[in-house]
Amino acid sequence: MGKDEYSKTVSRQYNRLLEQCKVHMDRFEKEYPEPREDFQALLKERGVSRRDFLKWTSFMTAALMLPPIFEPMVARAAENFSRLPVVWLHFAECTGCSESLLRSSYPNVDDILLETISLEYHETIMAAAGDQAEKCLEQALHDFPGKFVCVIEGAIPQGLNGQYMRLGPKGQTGIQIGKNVTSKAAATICIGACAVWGNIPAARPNPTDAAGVGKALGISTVNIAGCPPNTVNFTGTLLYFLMFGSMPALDGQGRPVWAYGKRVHDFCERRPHYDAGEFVEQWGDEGARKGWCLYKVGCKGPYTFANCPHLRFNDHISWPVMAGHGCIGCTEIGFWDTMAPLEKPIQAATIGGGEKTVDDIGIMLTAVTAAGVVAHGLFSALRHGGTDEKDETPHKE
Ligand code: FSX
Ligand code: SF4
Ligand code: F3S
Repeated sequence: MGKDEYSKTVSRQYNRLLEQCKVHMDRFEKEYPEPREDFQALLKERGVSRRDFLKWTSFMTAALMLPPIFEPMVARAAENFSRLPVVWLHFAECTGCSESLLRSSYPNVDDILLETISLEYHETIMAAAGDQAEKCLEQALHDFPGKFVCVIEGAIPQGLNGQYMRLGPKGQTGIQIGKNVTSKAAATICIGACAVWGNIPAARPNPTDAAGVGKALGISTVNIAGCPPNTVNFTGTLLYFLMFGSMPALDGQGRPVWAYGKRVHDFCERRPHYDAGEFVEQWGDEGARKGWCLYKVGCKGPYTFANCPHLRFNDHISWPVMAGHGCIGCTEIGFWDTMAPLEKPIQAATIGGGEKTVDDIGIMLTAVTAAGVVAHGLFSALRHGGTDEKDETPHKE
């Protein structure tokens, strides 16, 4: 196929997708409740100009790997954000995920979007408690069956038949509540590494046999990994769902490819120093002052798939490596155990035995990168092969 013909085919496909998006949004606007908030008025009130909103729209469209013709649809989805009912469950976690979404000092468009989210039930921030809270949950399940999105924060203890975690006035286990709610949801999104694959509650020796939601409930989930995850990866995934009525393409670990398709190491600003063999050897040395690569003080960016260098945190201000500490691999399965020790390079034993130099690992990783996301699964398998870690990939149930 020639170049022109190829471009025409691609543009035809995108136009078809745009049509599908419009049809879905029309249906959504008919079937779902009226917006709770006037989003444009709220932006104005918070000092976000029309220009800033348009800038955000084009940034988000590109982040979702869609061409500019989708920008008006991203804007329309943002305006409809408050119509999508969300039931938000908390299991074993530190609530850092909710905190990071809710506590921004300089609200940007993503933060304002989250303010409008139609939270039918959220234990941490709802006014209701006890029986009253239980009623809110029952009401949401009754009013929006098959329509609401279930967002889950935290791992689910499976030990003693789930009895390490009993919640609410009826004292139900996390497993019972999770099964009841997710079975009625349009989709389940795991927010944070705890819900995704257990994370700290599941770290060795894992006395409560905590696991990610996918594994504990035996369901497929959309996994917004990170401890805590980036707000944009969450809002972007919900916007996509609003636009198309389905979740975006996922990698082998259930993470949206648009957000987790590339390694931190591939677009880290310190990468030229890695390539030049310029490393921080210890905290506070000359290399640290010059912003050299943090690999030797434990950066796990080469093994970690996430868009942190691109999105950054706190309104695009900074991200871990920029702040001077290596990436600890918080978007990767079992990172608390598999990436430890966090301030030393990974022991060669976990990736095939024998002492490996940075270059050896670099060669292995180059081969892995070449095959992209699929290879990422292989690399994880290699790393997990040397440990007693169970495979907790939710999609392998
Ligand atoms: Fe886990 Fe979230 Fe880390 Fe904490 O709730 S992903 S421990 S930031 O808060 O679940
Ligand atoms: Fe950046 Fe870490 Fe890779 Fe060095 S090892 S280039 S600090 S991601
Ligand atoms: Fe986590 Fe590494 Fe990003 S620690 S926040 S994946 S830079």
